[in-house]
Amino acid sequence: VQIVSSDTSEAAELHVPWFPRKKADLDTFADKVLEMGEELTSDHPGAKDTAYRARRAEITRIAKTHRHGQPIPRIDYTKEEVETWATVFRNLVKLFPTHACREHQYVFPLLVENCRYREDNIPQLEDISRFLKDCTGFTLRPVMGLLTSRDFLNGLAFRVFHSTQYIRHHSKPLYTPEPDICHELLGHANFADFSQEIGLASLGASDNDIEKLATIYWFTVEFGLCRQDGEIRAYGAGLLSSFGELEYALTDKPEKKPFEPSKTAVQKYIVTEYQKLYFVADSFKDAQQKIRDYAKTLTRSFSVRYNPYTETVEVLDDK
Ligand code: NLE
Ligand code: FE2
Repeated sequence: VQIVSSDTSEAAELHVPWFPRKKADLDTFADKVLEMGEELTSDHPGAKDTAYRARRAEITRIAKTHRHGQPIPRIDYTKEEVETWATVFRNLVKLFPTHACREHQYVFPLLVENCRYREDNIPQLEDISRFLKDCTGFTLRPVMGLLTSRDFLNGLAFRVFHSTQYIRHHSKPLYTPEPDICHELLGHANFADFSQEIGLASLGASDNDIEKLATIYWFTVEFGLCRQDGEIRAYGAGLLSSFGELEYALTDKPEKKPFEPSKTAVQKYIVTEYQKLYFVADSFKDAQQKIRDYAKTLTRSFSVRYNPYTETVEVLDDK
């Protein structure tokens, strides 16, 4: 029997892509990764290193089997892994005072104090997740590699940040094309409220809007620059975790344009090398406000509200 609805709003609803309604629904993303989770692409610095690949597979198994509500298993990082972390840590800490925005500089010591951020220790996702939960309501969830933009952004709606647990290849500490534990922990130190707003806007959004939101996310949360006391500083995590690109971004080699969401949202970009173009916001606060306002301009046939008590998303048909 084919049931055809005569109600147009109901018919439109049928085309809304599936989206999670409660935190546990994010379990369905656990074994869905785009690439580089288990299989490394040929240009990845670790692609030909079988020991590295085996270690990655061992670590990503945790993400594959992790379920909502469980503690994130701790990893006993090897000496070589800790050395890679140390190189990244040491070089970034040197650059932060002159290159990172003040919001990042404010958060960093808190993590050092509360989450055992040290040159000779790779912090554990479980400790950071608990700390963040207490002070921001964000939690971390281990992930095998890159999720689709839709899945990743949908997670943010629940204040869940998907985080890799393995580390970049030791041969190239200054830059890696993909997220790794250095990127997640050193770059994404400050989980701004507006990332949940991007997340809420992404629930059930059209593919077209998802692409725009993901592009905004890329040029702000990942690669954003902002003005501060007459200078340009970095607030994007992709910069704050790569001491190679962080240094490069503030030189006059790359192009810089003012951040304007409607234009930024349709800008093409590359993911495997230093960016050729960055968007500069008037301030970190200004970037936040503009992103908030932009998220509101995307239209869906319904609206959503997050209920923090039940950690569920309520769907309202009031639009
Ligand atoms: N290129 C960054 C780094 O080396 O830390 C990672 C970027 C992930 C989007
Ligand atoms: Fe990131």
